[in-house]
Amino acid sequence: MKRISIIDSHTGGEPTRVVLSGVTADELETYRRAIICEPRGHEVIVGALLLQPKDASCVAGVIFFNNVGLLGMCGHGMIGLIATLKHLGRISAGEHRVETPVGIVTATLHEDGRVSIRNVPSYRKAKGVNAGGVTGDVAWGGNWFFLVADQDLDLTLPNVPHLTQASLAIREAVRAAGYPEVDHVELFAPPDDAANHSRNFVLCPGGEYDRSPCGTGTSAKLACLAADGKLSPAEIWRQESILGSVFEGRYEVGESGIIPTITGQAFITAESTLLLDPADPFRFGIA
Ligand code: PYC
Repeated sequence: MKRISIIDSHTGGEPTRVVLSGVTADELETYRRAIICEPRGHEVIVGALLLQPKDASCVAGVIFFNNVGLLGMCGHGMIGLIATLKHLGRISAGEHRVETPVGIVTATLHEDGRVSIRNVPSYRKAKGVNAGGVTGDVAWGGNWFFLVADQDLDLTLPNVPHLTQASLAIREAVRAAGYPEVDHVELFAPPDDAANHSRNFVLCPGGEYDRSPCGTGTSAKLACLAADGKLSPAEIWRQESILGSVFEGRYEVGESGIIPTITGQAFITAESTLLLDPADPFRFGIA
């Protein structure tokens, strides 16, 4: 029986499954769907394989993954990882550096349990791209996004099936327009709560939607706002998700883009061991 030790959490409603042991980086592709997909999981989960860091200044290394592959960075997942390390007693309040495939991220665990992620440099690659009947920006925030502000779709939970179909069509059109790297689509609308600045719907690479406001997506949004001169480094941006959960964002000006800091909170939901029985025909997941 193969055993994989995990801790589950959610950040603003979006789940993270941290893999503590049982899988090496070399084995990740073999077990990725077993960890994420049915019958043990579901397609919304983002996995976080906890690794020994190569850089001695880091508390951990991590590779984020989902139902269709690997992610460069993951904001909600990093907040979930830090909450998990705290839950395990491996870290306490303060600053902690974590290695990701796209660079080192500095996470601050606050005394009240909130976590601030100082993300990798983020920037806008293209402004005003026409694709799929909408106009949007292509930006990097640790993953690649197409950000659409000028749409009139209803960003509410009952409308998720329609938002998903519309975003998938937009993504196809953006890729065909010369941006094959784009795997996330972010739609914006005015917030429900007047305390926030904006509401979003985020399509993830595997066709699921982000329940949280998306840490890397909010980083990409900050890069676009900064490039347009609509947000100064001193200001806070409150991004509301389609669930109403909120991330706070701000940025510093860096050499190769802005350096976003995203703040949110994660809650631990389970400690568990996944079992893969060699006799189980679905042990590697239903993909
Ligand atoms: O929070 O960066 C994020 C994220 C990416 C995909 C799902 N969540």
